[in-house]
Amino acid sequence: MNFKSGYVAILGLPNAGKSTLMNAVIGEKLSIITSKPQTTRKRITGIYSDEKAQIIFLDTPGILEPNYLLQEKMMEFVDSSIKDADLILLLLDISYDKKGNKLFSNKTVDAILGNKRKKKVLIINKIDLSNQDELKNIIEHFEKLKMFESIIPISAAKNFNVETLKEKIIELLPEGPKYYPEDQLSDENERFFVTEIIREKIFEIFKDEVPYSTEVIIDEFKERDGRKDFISASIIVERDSQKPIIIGHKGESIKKIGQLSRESIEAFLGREVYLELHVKVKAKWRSNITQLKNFGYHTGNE
Ligand SMILES: Nc1nc2c(ncn2[C@@H]2O[C@H](COP(=O)(O)OP(=O)(O)O)[C@@H](O)[C@H]2O)c(=O)[nH]1
Ligand SMILES: [Mg+2]
Repeated sequence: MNFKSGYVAILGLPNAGKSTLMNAVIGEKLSIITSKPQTTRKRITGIYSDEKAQIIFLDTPGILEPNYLLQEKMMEFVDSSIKDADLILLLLDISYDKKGNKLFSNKTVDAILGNKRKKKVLIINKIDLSNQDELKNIIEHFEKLKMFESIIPISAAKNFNVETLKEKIIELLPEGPKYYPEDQLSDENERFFVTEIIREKIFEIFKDEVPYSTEVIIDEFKERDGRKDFISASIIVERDSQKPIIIGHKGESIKKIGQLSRESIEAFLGREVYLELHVKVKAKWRSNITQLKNFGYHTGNE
């Protein structure tokens, strides 16, 4: 068999388990995972390589109707991923909507399903939360629609049937070259992953609106001979009132963010780092086109 390769977009509603799935196939935690929706904001590449294929996954933000400019930009990452994809994986959370009606009620999902040119695989995720009968009904429901090359039930979190899915993806990919070296897991740089890790901790620590109003940028990232890497990052919030929340009583919250982030960053990079955090207010950054561009919310298509 000839070598196979291509782009595979992972699409679905918020919280379906898209990032969990990509990490499960890659075997490395590239995308942040939280129990909260809308944690993935950009498109994140994850590269899987073996002796017969290379899969370039595009993990995307969950599909939603945008309420503000940031969410519009997030949906542009979804669109660009669809455009680039050789294969589309549509992920359905079985515990979310048992009849699958919801999956078809969103305009963007309808658009994907109507896209006849792209091959699509339906993945039914979180089957650990379901039973055989329920699963059977859902599979029958979707088989009748004849829209998918294949329908595969998995549990991304429990790593069940992920191997089967991977084999199916490889089968459906076109023949092509190895685009990236074997050992490369992503085309994002270390800086990007550091900001994602810090964002993840903020999602873990804070409730409600604060994490959604937060962006993280790297001000300085220095590798130093014989010493720990020096990383200085800014946590950007939307309003003055959010700053003391991030800092916390006597600085306890920001200390906790720093501590948890540093541990994860060191585990990810495989080396020790010195991490310094600052908090800054950029009023209404989520609705400011220039600010969003500065923060990397552009797909390169506009
Ligand atoms: N029970 C169960 N939970 C899962 C499974 N896959 C993902 N999750 C959980 O669903 C939540 C959302 O996962 P995430 O990958 O961030 O979803 P995304 O928004 O689609 O990227 C997290 O709490 C995951 O741990 C699964 O197969 N079974
Ligand atoms: Mg995600």
